[in-house]
Amino acid sequence: MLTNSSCGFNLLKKDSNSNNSSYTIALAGNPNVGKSTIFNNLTGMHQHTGNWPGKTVANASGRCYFKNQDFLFVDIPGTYSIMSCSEEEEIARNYICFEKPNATIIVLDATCLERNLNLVFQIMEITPNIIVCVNLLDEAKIKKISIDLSKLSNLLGVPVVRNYC
Ligand SMILES: Nc1nc2c(ncn2[C@@H]2O[C@H](COP(=O)(O)OP(=O)(O)OP(=O)(O)O)[C@@H](O)[C@H]2O)c(=O)[nH]1
Ligand SMILES: [Mg+2]
Repeated sequence: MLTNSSCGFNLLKKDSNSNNSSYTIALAGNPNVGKSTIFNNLTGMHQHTGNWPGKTVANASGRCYFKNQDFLFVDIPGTYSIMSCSEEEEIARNYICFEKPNATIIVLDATCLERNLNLVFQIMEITPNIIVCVNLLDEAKIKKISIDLSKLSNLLGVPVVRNYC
């Protein structure tokens, strides 16, 4: 589950230059994997969701309080790659590369993990502060796909959680 106990609070250590009391956490991933749905559930906001790619075209941010800690979540547009092609992909790439969030949650579609992992490997080259969140597990179950989350975590070397939102 997406909590500090599952992800390891040390992962979210603030950088020493930060003068902000909150941790900033980006929600990244391929288009249509459920980033905005998770963002809305965590922040109580109403980012546009729908079953077609490219709904989120600009960054949106919202706050979430958990155990007396303030988190700023940033919902960024879906992207297949950080080698940006479209304007939305460039917004996503620039945020991950240059804004330096304390951690980046990469949301994956459990029904097509292989395609989604391309972005994970690319972001891993930029920052070690990654949490992988496997979403759409209900759809995967229908397709008889099962994913061993702890094995995936061992293979990637980063925390892997499932979305319970
Ligand atoms: N079945 C199922 N549907 C989900 C789940 N999470 C999100 N959805 C649906 O998937 C669709 C896409 O969700 P969004 O949250 O808009 O996806 P997104 O990643 O923000 O999409 P972009 O902004 O285009 O990149 C919506 O219809 C959601 O209701 C899930 O775990 N299971
Ligand atoms: Mg979205």
